Amino acid sequence: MSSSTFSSSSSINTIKSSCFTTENRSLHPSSIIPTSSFLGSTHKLRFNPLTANSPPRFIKNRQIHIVAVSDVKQKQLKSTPSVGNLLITKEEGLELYEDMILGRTFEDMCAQMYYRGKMFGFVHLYNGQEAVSTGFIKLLKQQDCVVSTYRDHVHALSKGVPAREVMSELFGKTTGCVRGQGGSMHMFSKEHNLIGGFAFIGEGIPIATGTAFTSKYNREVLKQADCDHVTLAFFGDGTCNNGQFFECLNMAALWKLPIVFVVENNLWAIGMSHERATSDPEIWKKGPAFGMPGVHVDGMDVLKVREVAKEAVQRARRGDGPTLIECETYRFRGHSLADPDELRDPSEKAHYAARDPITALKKYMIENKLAGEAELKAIEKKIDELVEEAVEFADASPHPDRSQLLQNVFADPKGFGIGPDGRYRCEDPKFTQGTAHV
Ligand SMILES: Cc1ncc(C[n+]2csc(CCOP(=O)(O)OP(=O)(O)O)c2C)c(N)n1
Ligand SMILES: [Mg+2]
Repeated sequence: MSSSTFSSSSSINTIKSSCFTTENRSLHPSSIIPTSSFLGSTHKLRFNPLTANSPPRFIKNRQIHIVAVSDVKQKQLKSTPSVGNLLITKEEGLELYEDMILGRTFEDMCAQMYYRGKMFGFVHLYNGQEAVSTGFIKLLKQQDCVVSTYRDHVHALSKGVPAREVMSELFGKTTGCVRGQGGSMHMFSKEHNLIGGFAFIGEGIPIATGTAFTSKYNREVLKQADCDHVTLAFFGDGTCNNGQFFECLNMAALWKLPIVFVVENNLWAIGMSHERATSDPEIWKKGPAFGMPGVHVDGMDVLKVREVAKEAVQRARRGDGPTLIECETYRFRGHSLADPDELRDPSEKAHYAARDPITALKKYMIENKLAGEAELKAIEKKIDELVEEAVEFADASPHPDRSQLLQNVFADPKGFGIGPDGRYRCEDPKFTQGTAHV
């Protein structure tokens, strides 16, 4: 990939603006007092009788030079002369390997625990997609934000949420990262800036756009010069047919927000093939349409993912705006643990199983003498023990008290309904009986 892939026309937008609404359009520009140098889109489009006959600025300003790439080439890493033309150092490789092994081992354990009745509700596993979470999130600082979907356990782990807290959350216990109130699809950690876990598809994208807006606002309006925090928004291919995706790409590009939109294109949205569901299956092409770089990368190769991620994260941190990255990946299990996974063609599954991202990294590290078998085995053993310990911790932890049910519920608790005895139905011990266990 050439370094021009992520080039942009200018740094932070400094166009003067006085308002966000169009109500001043009929006013002469000289009567509008600029109050902030932040954002400024309406200024560009506002009618100005003095310049009415000059060429429209928005056409002149369009970022037509944006390039999209379809692959990443090997490039030299100057800092590792001892290992030659490699993309990673030994330490980086071991960190990536450990994170991917953690994701895989954790999810395999979840399957076991789910079938043993330790978890309730839907549980969506991430097996096969580890290169995406690891390739991106391991580049982040603690203050950077991650927004995920219902397939969120591994994003939480990569972001540093301890495995025992994620497992405990899945068991619905008080020691979970959401005190047992969120469950599988609603991981959250203020400390690690994991903003969620969102179960409605596309719901996380505006939230992520909001956290990116916060970073920019802190830096430019509140003058917190060191606030260079970046947001990563992860979501699936099916979600890209949802309106919120387009609305947020527009806003992020317009305001040059520090965000990377990471599409985990695993080719399926439950049982709907991506090819059948979208007018143009090449999702990355939608980036340039909004004036941001669009990148396609092999999402089964953690080193390639990491290369494009590095460039996009740096671009966001510099204040050069958003990037859309489509990672072509595959989930090795059904949509959720309730899905018998009978729709996908066995040859398709076999094709991607042969491209397992963990096996690929292992091979790369051994062939390039970055690590030996024994060293990698030791990591696997360490992670096995960590995940076992997480299960023991979760199992031994207490269930939340019933009184916790309405804590942090902002809607009127009467929404839970009042029974014939005048008490909230949720206070009835039988309230949760019959909840679907799928
Ligand atoms: C707003 C909304 N509509 C429908 C659903 C039901 N639903 C759950 S997962 C899913 C498919 C999402 O597919 P994709 O975005 O490709 O993510 P993947 O599961 O493949 O990671 C749908 C439609 C939902 N959760 N939210
Ligand atoms: Mg999908």
